[in-house]
Amino acid sequence: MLGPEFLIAHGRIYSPQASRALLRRLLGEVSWQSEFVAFGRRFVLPRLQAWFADAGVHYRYSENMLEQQTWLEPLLAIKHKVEAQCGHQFNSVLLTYYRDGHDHVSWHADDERELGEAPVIASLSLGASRDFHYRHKQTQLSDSVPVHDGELLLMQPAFQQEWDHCILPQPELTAPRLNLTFRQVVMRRA
Ligand SMILES: O=C(O)CCC(=O)C(=O)O
Repeated sequence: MLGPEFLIAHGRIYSPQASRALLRRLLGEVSWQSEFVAFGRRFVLPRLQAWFADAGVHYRYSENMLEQQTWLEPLLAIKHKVEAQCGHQFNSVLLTYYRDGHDHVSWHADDERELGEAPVIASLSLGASRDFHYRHKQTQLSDSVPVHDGELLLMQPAFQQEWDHCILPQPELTAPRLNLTFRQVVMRRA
């Protein structure tokens, strides 16, 4: 693995039974968004997303101003567990719902100004296993780690500064996956 010091695997934090129940509940209760408008054009994402945050916290993800939703009780419970596990506090979470292996997210870094100079991001996976790819911004060296159901991966600040990441399509997969990335937005807008 190329960037092990920046990616910390916390392993399984939910049992298969608990993560199955969470997945089912969140897929049912969350209001999902797949479209956004930027530069006067409408885009449809190859995945579904939802954004939950404390009041007053706004975040523009890849020029996509996400509609903010008020925390759901199961998400707050997950947030508290993740914070206790990794020792960092978060005020928001981006949910990404990969309906099957066709859904994906392209190469990017979560280095938006709203996350400050040194963003720590905690990433929880529920459902199908996918491969999390990362590529060094300068050298273009790349590698991947499998991200499994119920597991927590912590991305240290240098990871966003030095590496891009993505989830590539895996068309053979039919099962859904939900990813929750907990973030601390440090710049607030009115
Ligand atoms: O689904 C994943 O594990 C990664 C999601 C992602 O790239 C992001 O939230 O920025």
